[in-house]
Amino acid sequence: WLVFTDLDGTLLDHDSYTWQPAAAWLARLAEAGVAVIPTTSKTREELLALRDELGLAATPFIAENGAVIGLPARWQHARLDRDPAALDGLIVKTPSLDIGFIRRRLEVLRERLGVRFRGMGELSLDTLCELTSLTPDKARQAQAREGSEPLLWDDDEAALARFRHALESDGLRLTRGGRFWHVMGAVDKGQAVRWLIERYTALRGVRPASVGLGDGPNDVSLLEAVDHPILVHGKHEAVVHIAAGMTLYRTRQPGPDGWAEGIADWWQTCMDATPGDKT
Ligand code: 2M8
Ligand code: MG
Ligand code: MG
Repeated sequence: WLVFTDLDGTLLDHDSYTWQPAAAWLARLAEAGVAVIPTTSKTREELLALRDELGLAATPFIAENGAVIGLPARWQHARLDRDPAALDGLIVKTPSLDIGFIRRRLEVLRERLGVRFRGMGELSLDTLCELTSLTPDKARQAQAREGSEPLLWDDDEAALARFRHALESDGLRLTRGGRFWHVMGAVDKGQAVRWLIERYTALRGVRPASVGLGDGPNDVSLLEAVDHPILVHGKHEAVVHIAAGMTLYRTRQPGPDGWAEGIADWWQTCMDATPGDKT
C-alpha cells in the first residue's frame, strides 16, 4: 500500500500546522513499511524541511500541486532516470511549466482582462506571514516557487470565471487550495499520483494499492486516482465536487484528527481484514 496525503488542512492543522494527533499513526505506518507520500501545494523547499520533521525523508513527495516530484534513492530507476539533477541523492522532476513563464503569463492576463489578484511572489514577507501564520523562514520557503503560483483573488466570481477560461486557453490550470488559488501548467495531484504508482510498479513488478487523503478542491484529482479515498472534513467541503458513484470515507473531524480517523478506518477495513504483506 501507498498512502498519498495532502498536508495543509489534512495531515497538518489548517492554522497551526501541527500534526501531533496523527503522529502515532505515522509511526505505526512507518513500522509496517507503508510509504506515506506528501501530495501538496507546498514547494520543494518547504517539503525538504518538513519531510525530515515528519519522518518521511525516505519516501517521494509531490509538491506544487503536481508540478514538482521528488524521488529519493530507492524510487529511482536505472533506465528511466538519466537525470543529472540528482542532489543529495534526490532526483526532482518538474513536469510542468517554469515559474518565470507562469508569472509572465499572469501579468499579461491581468492586464488584458483587467482582473484583480495578487501573486505570492508579489506579497511582502510580512503580509504572507500575517495571512498564513507561517514563520518568516517558512514563508520564505513557500515563496520559492518552481512550477505554480498561489494567488489571492481580489475580484468577483464573474472575473474569476473569465480568468479561468483565459488560463485554460493558454494551457494553464487554476485550482483552489485552503487560502489561495493556484495556477500551474497542465498538471494536477492525481496525475503525479498515477505517475508514482507506475514508477512503483516498474520498480517492484507489482501494482500497489493506494490510499489518498485530502480536504480541498485541489485534492479531488488525488482522491480519484487512488483505490481508497478519504475526504478530510474542512472549510471548503461544500465546493469539493466528488463524482456521482464514487465511494469515499468522509471524516467527521478536520485536519490531523480527521487524518487519524480516516487512517484508522482504512486500517480496520483493509489491513486488519487481509493477512500477509502490508507494504
Ligand atoms: C499555500 O497553500 C495552501 C494549501 O492549501 C493554500 O492554498 O492555502 C502555498 O503557498 C504553500 O506553499 C504554503 O505553505 C501554504 C501556507 O498556508 O499556502
Ligand atoms: Mg489542503
Ligand atoms: Mg494542499
